[in-house]
Formats: sequence, structure tokens, C-alpha cells
Amino acid sequence: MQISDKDLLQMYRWMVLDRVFEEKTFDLLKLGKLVGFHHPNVGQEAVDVGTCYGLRKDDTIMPTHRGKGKYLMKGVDIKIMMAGMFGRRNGSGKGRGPASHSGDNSIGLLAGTGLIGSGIPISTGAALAMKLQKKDSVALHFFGDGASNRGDFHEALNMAGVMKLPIVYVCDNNCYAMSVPQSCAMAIENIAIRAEGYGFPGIMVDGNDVLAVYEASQKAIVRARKGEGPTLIECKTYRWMGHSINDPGVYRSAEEVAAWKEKCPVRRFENYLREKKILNDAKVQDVYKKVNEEIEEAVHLAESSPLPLPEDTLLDVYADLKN
Ligand SMILES: Cc1ncc(C[n+]2csc(CCOP(=O)(O)OP(=O)(O)O)c2C)c(N)n1
Ligand SMILES: [Mg+2]
Repeated sequence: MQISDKDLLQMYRWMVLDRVFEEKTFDLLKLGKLVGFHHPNVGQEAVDVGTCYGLRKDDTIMPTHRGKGKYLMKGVDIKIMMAGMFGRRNGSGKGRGPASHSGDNSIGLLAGTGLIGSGIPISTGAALAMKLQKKDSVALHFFGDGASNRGDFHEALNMAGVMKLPIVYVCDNNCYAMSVPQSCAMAIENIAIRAEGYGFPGIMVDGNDVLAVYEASQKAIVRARKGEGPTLIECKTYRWMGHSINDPGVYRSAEEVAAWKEKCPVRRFENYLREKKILNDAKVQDVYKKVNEEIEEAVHLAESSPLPLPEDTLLDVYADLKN
């Protein structure tokens, strides 16, 4: 697949932003500055960037509780995202809910819920709407390995297969659902094979290889735009940190974690771009410097932003029938 040097550099910048944003989030959590729960995404950046790169505004995504990079790539302003994580009035969720389930229909970001798997039928419904409206847009739905065992997953995929809906189901298979390894929760090794039961392709891809994820996603997106139906893409990856900040990760060995860190998706892509002479030391430093500045500015603004007011709890609850 031909990708311009400009696009490769953009993808690299997103990979770095995703990584640094998560690391910064973790530091802020330890300082007690953020509200709500946070689920670190370090190690899974290639899934975010490979799937979301090049999406159109009229395409929809619904991310999971993990991975803020998807929100940023779909067009959420980093300052608004950060303010949301600080629980501020001007942030995602307006200080009333976690930034990680916030939505914005104007940029095709569907709001999720805290119930694992429950969003899969919602994105499938968005794809049905696109088909009924004869649009060539696509819905991308993200979920984890654990979520693929829920009834919502099977019911939604069955419907999408029957109706040939324009949707790409992206499974971030990070080997665990909280402390439960995949082998304890399902009797198959590859989640991608589940697509066969619903009559559409299931693709397995190295989820730490951003270009492999991008290529598989682009094929699936083109197929969906042409009206040929859904695809399930299983991205095999790993989360370096615990399920959430409260998880010391005692259910897995240090060797296992270290082996996956060797497969770092950011470093791997960086090495590839260095070999291609698209990146060098100076360019790498420049990307990190700019990304750090962007994040620091967002943190500064979030810290100086207002907290929600008690009466804000009633905002957006009832439709204003006068208008
Ligand atoms: C219906 C439901 N059951 C349990 C939970 C608690 N819970 C939150 S995240 C999670 C694990 C999800 O695992 P997976 O789908 O693999 O996603 P990952 O966290 O690994 O990204 C669970 C069980 C929940 N939020 N909703
Ligand atoms: Mg998982």
C-alpha cells in the first residue's frame, strides 16, 4: 500500500501524541488531579492510529474506555479532552461524566456507556442509518477481547451481516479482560473467526504494526463504503500497564510484560521510518517537543478552567420543547 511520506510522518506524530498523552494522564492521576476512572492505553497506540487515520468527519467511531487517541484523531480538541479529564465545565462530559464516554455528533463521535459491549448495537444502528440514508460513510466500532463474549456483540454482528451494513468492528485484543486472560474466557484463540458465523470477513492483524492495521482498516472501510458489508478486524496487542490505575497487575508475569514491551509499536514505527530516511534524531526530538508542549498547554488550561455548577446537573437531561 502506497502511503506518502507526509502521511507517514503524521501517523508517527499521532503515535507519539497517543503515548505521551497516556503517560501524562498516568502522572496526573497519581497526583490526584483527574476525576473518574482511567484505563491506560500504553502499548496499544498502533490500533488507534492505524484505524482512525484518514477517517472522514461523516464516519462515526465509538471508542471504548481505553485509548484517548481515538477521540483526538476523530477531532476532539485536546484542550477539551484534558479539561474533561479534570472534570471541568468546559471539557468533554462538561464535568458531569467521564471524558472517556463522551460523544460529539458533529464530528461523528458516538457516546458510549460504561457497560462493556453495550455500544456494539449502537454503532450498528448508526451504520443502519447510514445505509438507509444512502450515505457512503462508515461506522467504526471498538471493543476489547472481553466484550466479544457479550450477547450484544453476537446480536449486532448477526444483524450487520444479514443487512450488509457499512461497519468495521475493531477488536483491541490486549490479551486480558481486567485480570482474566483470554484463554480462561473463550475456547478459541482468534476472535476474528467469529465473523465467519455471521457471513463476513474476519481479519487478524498484528496490532503493534501500525501500517498493517492501517492497511486492513482501509480495505475494510473501502468495502463498507461500496456497500459490500461489515468486516471484523482483530488487532493482537497488549496493554503495558494495569487494567486501570488501581491494578498492580499481579496476574501476569514480569517476563510476559517485558516481552511485549520489546514489541513497542511506537519504537517499531520509528525504526521503520528511520530506515526509510523519513525520520532522524532531530525530527524525532522535534515531534516529542511539540507534542509535549501541546499537552502541557492543555493541562495548564484545564487546571485554570471552572468546575461545574450544581445546577449543571440538569443540563441536557430534558429536551427544551420551546425551541
Ligand atoms: C457489562 C459489564 N460488565 C463488567 C464491567 C466491568 N469491566 C469494565 S472494563 C472490563 C474488562 C473489559 O475487557 P475488554 O473488553 O477486553 O477490554 P479492555 O479493558 O481489555 O480494553 C470489565 C469486566 C462493565 N463495565 N460492564
Ligand atoms: Mg482486553
